[in-house]
Amino acid sequence: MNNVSKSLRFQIGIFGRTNVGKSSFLNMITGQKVSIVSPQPGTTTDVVEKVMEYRPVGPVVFLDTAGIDDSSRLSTERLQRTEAVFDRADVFAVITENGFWGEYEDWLREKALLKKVPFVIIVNKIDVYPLSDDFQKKLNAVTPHVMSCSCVDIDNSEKEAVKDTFGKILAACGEEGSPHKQTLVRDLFPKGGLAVLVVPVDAGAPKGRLIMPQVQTIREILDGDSAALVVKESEYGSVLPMLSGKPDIVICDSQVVQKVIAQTEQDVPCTTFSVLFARFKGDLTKAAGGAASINKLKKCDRVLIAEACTHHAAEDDIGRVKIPRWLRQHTGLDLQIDVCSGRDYPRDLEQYSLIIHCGACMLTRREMLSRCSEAAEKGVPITNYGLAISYFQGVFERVMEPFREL
Ligand SMILES: Nc1nc2c(ncn2[C@@H]2O[C@H](COP(=O)(O)OP(=O)(O)OP(=O)(O)O)[C@@H](O)[C@H]2O)c(=O)[nH]1
Ligand code: SF4
Ligand SMILES: [Mg+2]
Repeated sequence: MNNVSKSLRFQIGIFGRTNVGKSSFLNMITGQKVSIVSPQPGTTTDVVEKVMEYRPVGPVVFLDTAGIDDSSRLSTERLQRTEAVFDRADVFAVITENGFWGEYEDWLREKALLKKVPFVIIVNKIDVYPLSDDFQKKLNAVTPHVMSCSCVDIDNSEKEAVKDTFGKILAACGEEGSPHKQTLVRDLFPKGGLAVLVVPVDAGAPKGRLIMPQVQTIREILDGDSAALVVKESEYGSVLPMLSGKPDIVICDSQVVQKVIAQTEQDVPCTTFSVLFARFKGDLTKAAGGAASINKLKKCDRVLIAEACTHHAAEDDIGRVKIPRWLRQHTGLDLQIDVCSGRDYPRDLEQYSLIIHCGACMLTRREMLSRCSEAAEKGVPITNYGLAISYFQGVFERVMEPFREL
């Protein structure tokens, strides 16, 4: 189960002021020393992640954060890291103590409301500060998900009871707050059909394995009781005549899309993994609009290329080299192009005229939707690498065709 990608796990953000017992709570419910605990406020300085199977929710990732009232020299940076978890969390679990409710907790509540994410309150340290009826009533008016506990000096059965209560609350939150579930490919062709996947195995491909978007697509096709035929682009043309009929859909890597389309009959739906992921992870309509805005760019406009994870950039890296080159060639403009990677996504998006995002396979759908909404709020079009490539190559309409009627 630990093989489940983090981006597909239910993400639980643990927030609160310093020293309320956030890390102690994480250690108690995971049964491991995941986070450092100490009486010194400001012990947790960065986000601590713990993946596990948590019943009855399934694969989850807990995100322990720095206290939001941290007033140390590094507090701004710590707060920024905690704020990045706001975009990721499928649930806000806020730890506090009896009688402790003020501007910080209200601020967390506002953030959860804004993100439309369920809000859980855990009143900790009840061994020293028992939960009063008045405080319980106050919290019940904030959220239906309130629990209390102590993280020290409790026996195994008490620990199990806390884990059980938290599990039930999380399961209820999962029902209430999961972002609209989006299929990847299953609704694009009939059950029992055949999808041909064209996958380049070149120097850019990882050794000995397929990449996650390809694996996820194959898995969803199999889950839908359909068949997937996986072929390299060099073999695609010779494999097609071996089939007794036409495939129901062809899905290829964006970098070979022109070649594949040239060999595919016009009435066979054909798209790319990138288009599938633009819809699965984010908002395909916005991403299509973003690609179409490439032609509206003007001289000296600033474009952001956003990679959601850090990886060693290859010599002819897609995000750092190829897309900037194709973008300049296509527009004929001297554009200013910035690249960001990992979770260091800039907040000052208004300076950009376009964002070209990677496929976001490492981000959750909630995180990517949040990036799409943030861009929309600031009036900046956003698209992804694959859509931009199809646009540069003049096959945009063709790869969008399978989605027209949906
Ligand atoms: N009495 C009592 N002490 C607790 C409880 N939970 C945590 N503590 C103590 O409170 C102190 C702070 O605990 P942490 O888990 O480090 O708190 P935190 O919220 O992660 O703190 P920062 O990382 O500094 O923001 C430690 O001394 C813990 O032993 C509890 O339920 N009861
Ligand atoms: S850069 Fe984006 S698409 Fe590529 S592996 Fe990282 S998260 Fe996935
Ligand atoms: Mg801590």
